[in-house]
Amino acid sequence: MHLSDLPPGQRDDWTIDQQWDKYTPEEHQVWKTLFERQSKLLEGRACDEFLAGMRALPIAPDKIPDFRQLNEVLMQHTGWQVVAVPGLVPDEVFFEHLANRRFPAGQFIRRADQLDYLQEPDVFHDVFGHVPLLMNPIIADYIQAYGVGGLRAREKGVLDLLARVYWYTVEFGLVQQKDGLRLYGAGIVSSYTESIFALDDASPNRVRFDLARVMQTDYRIDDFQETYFVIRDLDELLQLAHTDFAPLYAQVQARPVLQPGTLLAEDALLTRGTGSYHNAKR
Ligand code: HBI
Ligand code: FE
Repeated sequence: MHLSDLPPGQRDDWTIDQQWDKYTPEEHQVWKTLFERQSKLLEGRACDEFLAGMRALPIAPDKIPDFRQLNEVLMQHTGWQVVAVPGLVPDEVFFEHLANRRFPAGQFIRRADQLDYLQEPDVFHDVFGHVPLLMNPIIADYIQAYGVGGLRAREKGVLDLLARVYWYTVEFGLVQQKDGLRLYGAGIVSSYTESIFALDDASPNRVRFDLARVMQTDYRIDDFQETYFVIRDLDELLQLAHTDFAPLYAQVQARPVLQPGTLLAEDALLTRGTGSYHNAKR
């Protein structure tokens, strides 16, 4: 790629200025709509650490957050920063940022007619979904470790395996808390419909997290998950951040890829799903 191909203002690490002053009243209103319906839902659904992070950050209903203000608080707590990007960035660019405790967040916000689904990560998914947990020291280290591991996995040609771990933890993870199952995955907490589906619906499987098992399991990018993996507590991710994945990559590569809804005899099941939601579409 040539420098001259970049959109105006884009730097070679793919970051852009957030240009907070340029958001329109309509864009702030989309944020408000999303924020309000999601906040109501997440009391009693999102894990304690997510709710605590949200309370401590300058994230409010009326305006799209200004990254400069987020960064003052975030930097002080865990040394993370949010940087604006136009949307999806290449894997190696994404990992390089994470490895340096910079979280690339979509600068744009979805349109009012796309409230429930869009392909690219926007500022609502990235800031509302991911940033609260970046206030937590465990998640802060875990996501950085994913960036470092991502660069390594890419060189070894095993990025698919690592990406599944990210997907089933950071994006779609559930955690066992003393008062029940809770959400911590950003893809769920930023989605109105999936926040309900993942916890309350009879359709999906809920399975105890197992690292090798997750590496082996394909996922859905365009619909609710057929299986959610449940960690004991966030400390389980801290262990993962300090685990060398290399020996596992070799083992898992020798096994067949599992389809998203497949269950194994050795799975520790919390819920065996009925599969009704996805079966109705097949
Ligand atoms: N870019 N902005 C952005 N956000 C992501 O979550 C992202 C990305 N590029 C690549 C990527 N995710 C994933 O495909 C990797 O985690 C494998
Ligand atoms: Fe995400």
